[in-house]
Order: sequence, then structure tokens, then C-alpha cells
Amino acid sequence: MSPLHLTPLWEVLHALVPPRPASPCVPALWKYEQVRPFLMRAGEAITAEEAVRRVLILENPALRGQSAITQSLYAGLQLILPGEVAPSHRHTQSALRFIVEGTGAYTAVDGERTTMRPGDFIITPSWTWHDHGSDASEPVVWLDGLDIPMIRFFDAGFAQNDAQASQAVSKREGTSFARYGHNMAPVRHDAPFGTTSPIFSYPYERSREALHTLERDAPVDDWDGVKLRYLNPLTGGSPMPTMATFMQRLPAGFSGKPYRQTDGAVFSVVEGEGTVEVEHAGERTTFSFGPRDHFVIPSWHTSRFASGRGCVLFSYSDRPVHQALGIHQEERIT
Ligand code: GTQ
Repeated sequence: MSPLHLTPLWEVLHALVPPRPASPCVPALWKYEQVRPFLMRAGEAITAEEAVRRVLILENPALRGQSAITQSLYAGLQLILPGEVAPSHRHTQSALRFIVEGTGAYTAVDGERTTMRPGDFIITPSWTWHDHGSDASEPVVWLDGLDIPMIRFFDAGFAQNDAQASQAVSKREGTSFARYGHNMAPVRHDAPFGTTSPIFSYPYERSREALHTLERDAPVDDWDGVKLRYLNPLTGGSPMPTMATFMQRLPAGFSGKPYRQTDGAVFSVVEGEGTVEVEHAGERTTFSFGPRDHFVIPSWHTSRFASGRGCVLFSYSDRPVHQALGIHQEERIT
């Protein structure tokens, strides 16, 4: 039957319909002190303009060559040097930027520039022109989180290069935040970016303050510490249709309980230090992390966080897709 491209189901059924998620991905940690020299060497080897995007991709060790950190998500660290421009283009893939190092680069979307500061979470909505540039005096590095593998899975990606390298600035910085970022919204409007949040930047200053206030004044969750999700203010849902984003604070002395969830998640360490113990199918790994480190916890791997001196973590996952499909599961182990 093989020449007719036929295969018996009974030989593969168990793997096709596993009793529980059996991700091919593995947990992995990228220490920033090890990655940074390669990023800076990339800065010498190629310009942002020539590279279009000067990025080192964080590949899951079990998915080498696939430009994927989980089966559905992409992660990379992008470098822009003073005076450079990463030219304007657009694509149907959604992107998030989480600023890791340096202040004063910008990303431009829809005629409005947004200044990048460490800890800011910035959005590039699907199919919007975007260019990045830098008026900074230092290198600026950010984490790119995109749904590239998911869009590839659906064979649904489109992309175009812009005629101009930098899009014309037509709005003052802060316009979108004034319109949508204060628990208010225009009286008459359409969502300008469809299912994506109309806020381009969620500044760290505000997220950090919220987490610290809650740590001081409210009960701390036994699994998550103090964890908030970022919102699309027009829907109450995730900021992008394909990716959810979170920021959490683990108080000093935190020793979390174990949990697992179907959405594999990518973490960027903002401040402080901690450990995460990841267990799956009898194998246990422990990562010690510090500022600007990155790590990935695959689907249905049991994780347990701890922090001696306290820390702040940003993370993203494909949870909105799980929820839209009604397949999201989370288990909090007591
Ligand atoms: O900045 O537009 O890391 O298109 C990968 C693909 C960044 C971007 C990436 C992209 C971009």
C-alpha cells in the first residue's frame, strides 16, 4: 500500500491521540552573559539594514533548524545599534517586543513611534507596517515573540516590503496610549487593529508598580506569586489573537507550588533571581536565572518557581488559541 501513500492507522494511533500532551520540545535556558557576546558580534558582522532584522533566534534544542522555541511560537533577540534602521515591512504574523537592554530605540507602527525602555512590552499588530530605529547612544536589545510557526502550520503567511525604509511619522508619540491606555476609549470607534490591542506599548513603570502594590497589599498566589495578564482594553482578552502575555513578581523567599498547563511559555527575566524546576516524564531539570536570561517551559511540563531575593518575570504563550479551541488545561498541584 505504501506506493499509494496509504498508512495503517493502528500502527500510529497511540502517538496520534496520546493520553496526555507529549511535546517534542524540551525546557531550555539562555544565559544572557553567554548570548550577548554573539549578539554584539552580529552587530559587527552585519548592519540592521542589510540583515533587515538583526536577530539571533532562540531555538528549542529539540527543534533545531525550525526557528521555533515551541511548536507554535518563535523567539529571537534583536539588536539595533545607534543610528541604525531596520527597514519597514509588514506580515500577517503578529509580533511582540519585550525590551531587554538599552533605552532610546523606537518601533514605528501606523505612523506613531514608540520609545523602547527596558521592561516595556510593545506590540506589532498583524499586517501593519513597522520599522525599528535607534536614536540611542547604546545598543538596544529586545526579545521578539512571534507566532511564526503557528502561521506556517496554517500556511497562511503573507509579507511585503515597504517602498520606504522608515515610515513617515504622522502622530505624536503617546497618542494611542492617551486614547486607549487609561481605562477609557473613544466614544465612536472601530478597533483600529481588529483583534489586536490598539495600545502599542505597555510601559514597565506601570506594570511594575501594580505588581509591587499587590505584593504589599494583597494575598500572594501559591503557584504564581503576583501574576497579571496584559489586556486588550477593547475586548478584555489577550493583546494579540495568538499570544497571551504576562508579568509576575515572585516575592523574596517565595517557594511556589508545582503546576502544568497545555500552553508552553517563554520567559524573559526582568529583575532579580530565582530558580525554576521543570519535571516531565520522570526527567527533572532546574534552571537558575538572573536578569535578561530567557527560558522556555514546554506544554504539560510541571514547573515550580522559587526566589530567594525576589524577581520579576515577563512571559508569553499561545494560550488564546487553546482557549478559542476549548482545549486549554491547567493543573495546579497542591
Ligand atoms: O521585527 O519584524 O525576530 O519580521 C522575526 C521576523 C523580527 C520584525 C523577528 C520579523 C521581525
